[in-house]
Amino acid sequence: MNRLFLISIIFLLSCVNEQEKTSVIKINSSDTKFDIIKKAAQVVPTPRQYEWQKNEFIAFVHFGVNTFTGREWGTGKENPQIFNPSQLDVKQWIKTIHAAGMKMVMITAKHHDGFCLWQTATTPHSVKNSLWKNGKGDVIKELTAAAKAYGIKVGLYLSPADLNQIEASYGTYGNGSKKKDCKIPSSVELQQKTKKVFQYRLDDYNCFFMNQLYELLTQYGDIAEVWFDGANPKPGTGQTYNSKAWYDMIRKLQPNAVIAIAGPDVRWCGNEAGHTRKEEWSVIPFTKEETDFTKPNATANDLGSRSKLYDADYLKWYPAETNTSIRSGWFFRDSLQHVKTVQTLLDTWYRSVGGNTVFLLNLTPDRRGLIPEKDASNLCQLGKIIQQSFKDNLLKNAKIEASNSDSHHDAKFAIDNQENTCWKTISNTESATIVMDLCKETAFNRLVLKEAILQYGQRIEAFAFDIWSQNRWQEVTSGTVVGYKNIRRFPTVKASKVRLRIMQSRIAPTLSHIGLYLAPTFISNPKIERDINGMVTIQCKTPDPVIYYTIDGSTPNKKSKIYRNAFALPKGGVVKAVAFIDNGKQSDRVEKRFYLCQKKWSVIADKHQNQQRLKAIIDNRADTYFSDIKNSVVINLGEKTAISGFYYLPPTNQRLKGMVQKYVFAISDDGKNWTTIKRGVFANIKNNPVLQEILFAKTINASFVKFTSLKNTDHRKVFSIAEFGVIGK
Ligand code: FUL
Repeated sequence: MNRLFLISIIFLLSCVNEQEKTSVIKINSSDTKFDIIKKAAQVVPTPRQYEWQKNEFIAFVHFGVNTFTGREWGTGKENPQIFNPSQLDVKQWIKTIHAAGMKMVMITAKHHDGFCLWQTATTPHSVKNSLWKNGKGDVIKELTAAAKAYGIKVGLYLSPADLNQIEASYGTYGNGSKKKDCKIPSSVELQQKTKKVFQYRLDDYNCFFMNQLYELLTQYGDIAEVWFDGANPKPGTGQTYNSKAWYDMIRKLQPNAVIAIAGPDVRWCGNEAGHTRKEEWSVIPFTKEETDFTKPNATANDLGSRSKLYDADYLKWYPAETNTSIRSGWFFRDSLQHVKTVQTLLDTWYRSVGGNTVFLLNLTPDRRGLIPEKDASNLCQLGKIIQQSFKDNLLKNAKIEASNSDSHHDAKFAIDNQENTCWKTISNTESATIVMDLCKETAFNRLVLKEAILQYGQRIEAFAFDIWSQNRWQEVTSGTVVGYKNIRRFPTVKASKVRLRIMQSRIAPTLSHIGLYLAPTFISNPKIERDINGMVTIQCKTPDPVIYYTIDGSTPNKKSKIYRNAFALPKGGVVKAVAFIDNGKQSDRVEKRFYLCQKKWSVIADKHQNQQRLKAIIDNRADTYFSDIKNSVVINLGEKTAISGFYYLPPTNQRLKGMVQKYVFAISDDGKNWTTIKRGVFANIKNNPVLQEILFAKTINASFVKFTSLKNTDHRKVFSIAEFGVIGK
């Protein structure tokens, strides 16, 4: 075949495959599977989605009346006066956020309780009627000013659900009002001030809500993300949301802002625990019309692999945001509330930022209005580690050669530290090999890959990374999807020559960045466990550590007791530990709270229940559970026991539905005559299935306890328990 002919064929093929880029693409009924996969490779982020993705790590802040009541979900009936932070200092928040390396702060301008953190004209339920600054304060104003000074972007969470608007006499939520033409803003004063007036057909609540949105989007400078949460603590009012009008106005007032979670630009990762998928695709299938997308189930394991795309009507760039809180719970509660360690946070950072998502980590200012010291210190340490780890790309001077490059996209563009250049193969290839010569033996333990998503979307489906060692190639790590960023962690290796193999790609693979780094290594954190007999063990994976521990609440240090053997802690308490090794390195300080030991307990099964399987709920293991409980469970405590509360852990894999939402807790001396001690609701348990601890006003004595579900999540008839028990005195 003549050379010119071959070149023209390759050129033609590349024209066929590299069609116009778009963030949404229609699938036609005539499209073959092959066509669909090629179409998926044409889908790219919108500029605003790309800018958002580049933030990588952003801060969430949950602050409001719940901070002062200790609730996860407020009622809407709170007296606004309870909002009274004694030393609110948003600069302290922003300095911490900046030190952690986060690029944006997103605050709950209004959570589900309806309390507004800004001077709003829409409702009296706001800072205006609080004791803080005699009602003259404005958290959003202070925060946006402080953020600007540090170059931190701002996002706003505005809860569509508004319990105050349900409960208060002036409220409009679910009032059944008819839609009418509404001017937004409704305030003539604001209309004259901003000279931007919109008209939509809205019912009363949507009009109220859009006025809130309008105030927030016009009075506080640039807003980079608007977050609408889907949860509603009080469903059943019949209220619907006119989200198309909301999105339309946001686009006009803040065109650069992404609309998140229930919105069109950014997708919820599907859990609130910081879990990440093994493969996170940003090109996602949608059904129905482009204007009325039916969104995929955000909790599914696989959202975008090849097999998921074939039934789509549209493919759309819809990237994921991984959200979780630094504490157990979204709001500050008390000093017993668990704070995630630096290693836990770092692990989530690696999985989320290094797994093609943006990491949205929630911070919980306390009743002083400050990020608590421990949280702030962990965040600063985290920021330092991340910065140290990725400051120097060891490949920057490497000789790089690819088996297959498009003439405009040489492999050197993958290590030139430029965002807009990339390596790419010619368009009809789906695999490639890149060899990099570091010229001298070099130690490294992290590989970073980035696809040129803005220009070419997400394509790579399988890759492996080898080092040249002992005269042969040896595989060090491998992976599947890349997208915006994939970071592989592996034990430190040394080599002077390395190789990247891309084994599968939807179409010609691209890389805008290949990086090799040497990240600092750590001692693993000690793991504190207690067995069913109440014996505590503390173990550390790093060899030969010296572990110090306390059980009196004090901070463990080198003067504390050295851990040598398992010790008994039958009544429970808090065990704190820290590990040191010879070179002076120390682990994070870790702690674990234990309740009464379950040794003497037994579960009383009724005729429908399997006694053996029921044991899983008191076996001291979070990973075993019983999921077929009809109404209640009864536990025989084996002796009269002083109890100050109880705990319930649903199976943490939230795909196992049927968790208790409304409960009754009762006690008995004989297992026959029962006294109800507490009724209540576990707020937000469906999205965040974490340990629920309920403390009583005073200690009580009981030999039997009964836990009944009045309502399960997902309206199932049965519910599940991973662990249930009572808290001692
Ligand atoms: C959830 C809400 O119900 C929680 O309270 C929290 O705001 C979280 C980020 O979203 O669905």
